[in-house]
Amino acid sequence: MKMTCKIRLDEFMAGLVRRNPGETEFHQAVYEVAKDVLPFVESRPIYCENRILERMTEPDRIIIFRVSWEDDDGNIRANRGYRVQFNNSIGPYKGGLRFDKGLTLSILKFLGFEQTFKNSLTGLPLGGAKGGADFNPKGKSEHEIMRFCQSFMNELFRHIGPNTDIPAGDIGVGAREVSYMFGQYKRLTNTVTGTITGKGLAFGGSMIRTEATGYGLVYLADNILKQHKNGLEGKTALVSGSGNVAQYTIEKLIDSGVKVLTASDSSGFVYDKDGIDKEKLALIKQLKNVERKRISEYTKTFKAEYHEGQKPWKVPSQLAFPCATQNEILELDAKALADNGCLAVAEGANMPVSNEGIDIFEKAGILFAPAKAANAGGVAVSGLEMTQNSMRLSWTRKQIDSRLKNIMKHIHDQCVEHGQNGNVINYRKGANIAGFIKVADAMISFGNC
Ligand code: NDP
Ligand code: 2IT
Repeated sequence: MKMTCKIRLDEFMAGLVRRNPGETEFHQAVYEVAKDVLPFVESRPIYCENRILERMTEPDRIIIFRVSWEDDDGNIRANRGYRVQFNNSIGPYKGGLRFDKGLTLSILKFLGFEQTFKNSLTGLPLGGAKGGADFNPKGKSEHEIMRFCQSFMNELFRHIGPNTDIPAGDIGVGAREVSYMFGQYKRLTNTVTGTITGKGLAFGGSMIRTEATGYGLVYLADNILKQHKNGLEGKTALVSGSGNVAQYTIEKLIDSGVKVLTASDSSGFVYDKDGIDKEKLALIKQLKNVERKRISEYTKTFKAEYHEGQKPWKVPSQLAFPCATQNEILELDAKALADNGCLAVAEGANMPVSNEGIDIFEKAGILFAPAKAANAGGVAVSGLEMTQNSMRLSWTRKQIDSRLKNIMKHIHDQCVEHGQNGNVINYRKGANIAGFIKVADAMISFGNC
């Protein structure tokens, strides 16, 4: 082996773009990692000579399939289903399923790539994957959702298993969809295993899995603020989204003494100057999880401003938690947050901040917690659900919460170890390098294949 090895970022990215034309979200996610990992591997020639990052950017396998189902009017509908099995070097493939009308292979590849690093950071033996369908669950009846989930599983079941690939939820896939899919998997295989996580508590689900992503996000933010001799108590926060991650982020923020000013959906955002309290959060849960209505309905019960077609980032606040979707904080949004004196941004969604947005935060000295570290609590408790399923036992709420806190602290400390430069901690760099090392070492151990 040579003592140094250099791969130029522009050449690396040109190769990636050539091999994956038009996949802009995937390019964006890889660029964000390669920017940190390529300089790092220069001093570790073994990673560079073995072309580990090139190999890591190629999914192990992509499965694409037709999902036919019948709507309530008797029409046959066809959607496209996917599973991107990205990397199983450190454990079986693990990652959520997304049902969204705009879903593309590029989005799933960015999510699967990110998931590989995130799962590595949890310290659990979990590989990376993502899947889903370009199915729009909005406005569908209960029966249509059930038929779609069953048809989706009629193909997916042959590619997954408790030691192979363990899906879970993501956008558009919550407890209801997981239950329909798990039921169909059980019928098709005549096995009851932990092959899907996020299950109901009556059939193998784990305590705190529903809450885990949001709670974990706030635990990480708390660690970051404490590291900087600051704290959550008494701060104001902007939250975007009103789904699973947003709801439990708001819940834990309220418990931590933070005044949450906003919540949103793809139609607009509500701005509640008095702060969203537990009673108001209960309404959001009812509207989104039970009635499946728009966030604008909040203003029918509680006093708040509603801004149709807008995002919340212009509202002055000390903290921001984007919890909706990718690229929801672009350059101008990041500038607005910086101009209003925001102290910290922690990503609940996957890749909600564009690379230009991250640059603005770093230049403004805003503490930035990247998704692969900040929202890893969800998959971490999924990992704990798998362990409980294998052991055929259930841990208590207290036990899971305490493990989740420890995992988020461990993630924080890995980011500090690999991201500290003098007095400044770059959590993005720390997460990228720490996540990379474990997967890279495993790949090298397996030889060149
Ligand atoms: P949900 O489906 O429960 O909620 C999604 C929320 O985001 C809804 O409020 C939705 O609004 C909003 N949203 C979706 N698409 C858009 C869009 N294009 N523009 C604006 N708002 C949008 O999903 P989750 O809460 O589970 O997921 C949210 C994010 O968190 C995703 O990025 C996901 O990948 C990530 N994540 C989820 C984890 C989990 O365990 N569930 C774990 C880690 C990360 P509307 O109702 O109008 O569509
Ligand atoms: O993005 C994510 O980490 C998730 N959607 C959760 C994945 C999981 O397997 O729990």
